[in-house]
Amino acid sequence: MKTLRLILGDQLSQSISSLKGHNPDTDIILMCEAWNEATYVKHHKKKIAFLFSAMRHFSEGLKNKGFNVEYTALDASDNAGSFSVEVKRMLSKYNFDQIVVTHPGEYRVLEELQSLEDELNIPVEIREDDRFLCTPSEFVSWAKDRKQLRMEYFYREMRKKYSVLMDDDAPAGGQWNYDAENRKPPKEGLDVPAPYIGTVDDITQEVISLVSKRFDTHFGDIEPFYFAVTRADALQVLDQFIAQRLPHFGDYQDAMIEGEPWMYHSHISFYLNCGLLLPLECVQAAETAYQQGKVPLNAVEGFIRQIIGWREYVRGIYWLKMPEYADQNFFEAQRPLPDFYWTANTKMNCVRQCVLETKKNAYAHHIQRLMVLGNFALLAGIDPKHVNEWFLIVYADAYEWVELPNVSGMILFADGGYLASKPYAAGGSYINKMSDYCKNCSYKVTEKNGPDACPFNYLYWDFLDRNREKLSGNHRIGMMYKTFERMGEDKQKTIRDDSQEFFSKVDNDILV
Ligand code: FAD
Ligand code: DLZ
Ligand code: SF4
Repeated sequence: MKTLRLILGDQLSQSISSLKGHNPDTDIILMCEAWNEATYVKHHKKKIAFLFSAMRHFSEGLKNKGFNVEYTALDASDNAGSFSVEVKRMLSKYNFDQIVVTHPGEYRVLEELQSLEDELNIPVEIREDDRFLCTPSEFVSWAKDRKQLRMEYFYREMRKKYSVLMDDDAPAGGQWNYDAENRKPPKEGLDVPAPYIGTVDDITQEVISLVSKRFDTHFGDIEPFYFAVTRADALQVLDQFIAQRLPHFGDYQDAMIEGEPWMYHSHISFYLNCGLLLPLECVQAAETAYQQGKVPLNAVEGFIRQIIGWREYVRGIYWLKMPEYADQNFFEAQRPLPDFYWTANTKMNCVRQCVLETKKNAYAHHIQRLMVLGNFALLAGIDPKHVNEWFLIVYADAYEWVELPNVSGMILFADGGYLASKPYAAGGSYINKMSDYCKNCSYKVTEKNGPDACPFNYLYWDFLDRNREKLSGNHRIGMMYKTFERMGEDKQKTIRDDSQEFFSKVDNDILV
């Protein structure tokens, strides 16, 4: 059977299911830099350069192994611009009996691929993406009959299934979760290790020039460019993380320090999500370091939970709930995204730092995304569509299957509590406790109201007040309404007035 095997930009694993049974004498592998994919949202320049360079290196690797690869570069004169039209072009060039592709990461692309069979009158086999550790149908079985899903219970099943950090049937150390020992505020003078700095070879340099020219209106800095773009280099990033950062991963998982964008995080999401690294190998590398006594249990458990827990859980929810999930808007939030999410032009130092780092690195760590950028979007009632688009654009690890549940489910509570049990709303004191941003801010985190007060402080209460009907019955946040009542009417009015004034400035593009 002469087979056209399509490999998408986030399927850069030689073990990918679409290559199983490959016959080098008859089959052709199609990879394509598609204008459509790079512009259906205006991805960060660094994200596009990273993926194009990783794709080009991956295709070279396949060619060196004797695979017959048709690689369509962005500027190729016959580039048809989208997956489906590129496939059609290949069919007009060669005769194929079938098309094989691994299940894509986005619902939008799945629909496009599914329509090919009828349109082109050729069998299209969409194979399971077995790089993930839980299939969508296994997740459906787990979720069945549960009114609310909770990551913690899913995670325990995954630990057992893959026998990770287990002493026979019991969790290593006697507990499933060591978060109580994690999440320390940043200490003065922490000596955070330098991040991985990849070298820019000719392929990457060419891609940097291409992207700078063709995507010059897109957000973000393309240089300096330090990402790994091959599997060998991504493995080095993983090794460096395990040796240098993992021991403190748990302790400082939620800490933010001005000028330290990378902290003790792993920076492997880019590589995991495009296939240069595989989740189980990262988990096993961390577990081995623990078994060798090189890292403490609280750190290794916290890290492993992110990968076999959160990562698989959000993907399960995505495929369970799409396409409706993308339209959820529990709070009926309608405010457009403020311009400072692009320009960083705000007096709120925490937001400014996180946007600046995002622009420079196409990366921000979890707590910056959740408790600064996400928290503000939640409190300010920003339309989930706008917030989702921003998060999909700006991070080099962003694909809809992982971005959407994190944004609509985790930060905006737009699904009404399906993914998370309560909104992650917080005032300035949380940011002050977990970061040093407030000491360089024009606002005063200790002031609750008035022109100098930290906006997060009054916006937090205003958010609860505005959404009383929807939240007062929530057992994890409902008790905050008692505190609000105790403030008395004058104080409550001041909170509403300060918030209104703040929003009127935001809506009129006045510096806040
Ligand atoms: P680490 O902190 O070192 O964690 C290790 C790994 O665990 C990550 O590489 C990632 O693969 C996984 N992980 C951790 N948290 C999550 C999570 N909540 N969901 C899924 N995987 C997780 N992650 C993405 O990969 N792509 C996204 O588009 C994305 N968007 C996000 C948007 C918001 C609003 C929030 C709150 C989180 C988002 N995350 C996303 C999750 C998380 O922030 C990133 O995975 C993490 O910051 C990547 O950096 P790291 O590799 O240094 O992660
Ligand atoms: C994100 C992305 C970008 C920017 N460009 C391409 C591309 O040119 N070619 C390609 O095959 N894939 C690209 N991708 C990744 C796809 O959008 C991704 O495969 C889908 O989002 C499905 O997960
Ligand atoms: Fe952010 Fe408020 Fe602290 Fe300023 S004072 S950095 S706005 S939390």
